[in-house]
Amino acid sequence: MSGSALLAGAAALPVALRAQTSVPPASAYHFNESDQPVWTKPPLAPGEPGRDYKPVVTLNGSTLPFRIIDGVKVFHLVCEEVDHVFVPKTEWNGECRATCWGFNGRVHGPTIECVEGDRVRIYVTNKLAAATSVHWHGLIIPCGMDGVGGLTQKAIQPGETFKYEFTVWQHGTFMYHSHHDEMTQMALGMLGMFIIHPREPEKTPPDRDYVFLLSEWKIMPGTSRPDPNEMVEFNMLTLNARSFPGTAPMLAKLGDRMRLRIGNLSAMDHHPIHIHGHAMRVVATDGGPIPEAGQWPEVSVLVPVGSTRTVEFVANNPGDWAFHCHMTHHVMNQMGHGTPNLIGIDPGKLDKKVRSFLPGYMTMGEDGMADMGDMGMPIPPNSVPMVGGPGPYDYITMGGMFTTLKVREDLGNLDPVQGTDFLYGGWYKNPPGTQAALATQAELQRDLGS
Ligand SMILES: [Cu+2]
Repeated sequence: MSGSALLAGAAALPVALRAQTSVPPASAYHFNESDQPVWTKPPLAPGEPGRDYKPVVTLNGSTLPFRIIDGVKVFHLVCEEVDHVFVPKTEWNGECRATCWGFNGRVHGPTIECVEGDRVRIYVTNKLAAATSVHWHGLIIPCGMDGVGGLTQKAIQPGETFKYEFTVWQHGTFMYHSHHDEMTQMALGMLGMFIIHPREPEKTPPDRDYVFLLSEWKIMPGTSRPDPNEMVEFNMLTLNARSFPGTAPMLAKLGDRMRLRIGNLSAMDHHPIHIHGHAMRVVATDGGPIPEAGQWPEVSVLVPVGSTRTVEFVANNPGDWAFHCHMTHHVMNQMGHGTPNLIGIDPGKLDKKVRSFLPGYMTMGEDGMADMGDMGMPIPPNSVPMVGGPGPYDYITMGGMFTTLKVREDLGNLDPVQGTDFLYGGWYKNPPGTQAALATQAELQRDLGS
């Protein structure tokens, strides 16, 4: 009788307090099939960059530094207002910047990087005028460390510093974000990526490991703060909080094994992220790695809100390749659209009449939006052209969630971390006979008969 009472007592104990009888395989943790949550495993010595992992690259962003104190990796996030540039001023476009909320002087926050088995301690100092909290998205950690304001902790009041501490026993691509007044605070930029490298060295590690965080904003021309009340009409769509032409290109040496980790913390939109010239293998989600037999090919990988997707491919096709969200309104900047459809309209004498009271007026959009970037018309302060920047042949008619993948046989001294300008690295020169061009009369005659 005393034996069965003991057994019943043991069953009632929280899982963390039960003796661990066996160590299930890693996949069991990812699919939550163990009887123990993964964080109950004791930590290992802290993993170090260079020795235990090759750091990821967050284009237009940064990585959060850490210190190791008594075997624990210590990070410090500071929540604060940040004057953030979405598109820097150039000779062909004005600047778009806004007062956002971010971490450590950045929007989004710096990428946190650690290694499976690390014990991490993250201090969060709130320098905002509002209470906040930080949630570690996708991490399986004790409930009280989950960062949900009101539910798992008191909100962090202005001026306070909270301490989060847990052991990370997953590996992959995760995120962090405010989880207090989420609608406001996430719309203002309080997001970041959280990368955990595997403890066992990878069989085929990537040569280049890029991190992208997708988000969306409403910033009306002439205003200086993103509007968090927006539900539908987001007008700035960003990769790592930059819109093209403010996005840096990805660089790759011909033959490089590429890994792209893409997270989406947009308010309302999923993004099909499309790559040209290559096919990607979907190798992981924020739920864990996908076994090789279950991986699948894509040229547009849908990254739903609140999810990450990790894709890999070999950069075996030299060129300047477009990389962008395939929602066509997500590759426009600050697009005004509360107007009648003007496609096919002849403005006739309208322009002259309107100019009598609006000097310089010109009807726009009657043959599309491609001229919106380089028409040289005056635009309101804190606004950028709806589309693009100058390409090697013509204006590039995309903005927003767009950048390029530059695959080169020889990268020379180009450093992918330093490239912050979309012109970085120059343009690809297509070998003769490999580029679309005006058809000759002889070709037209030969093939089309006219
Ligand atoms: Cu999109």
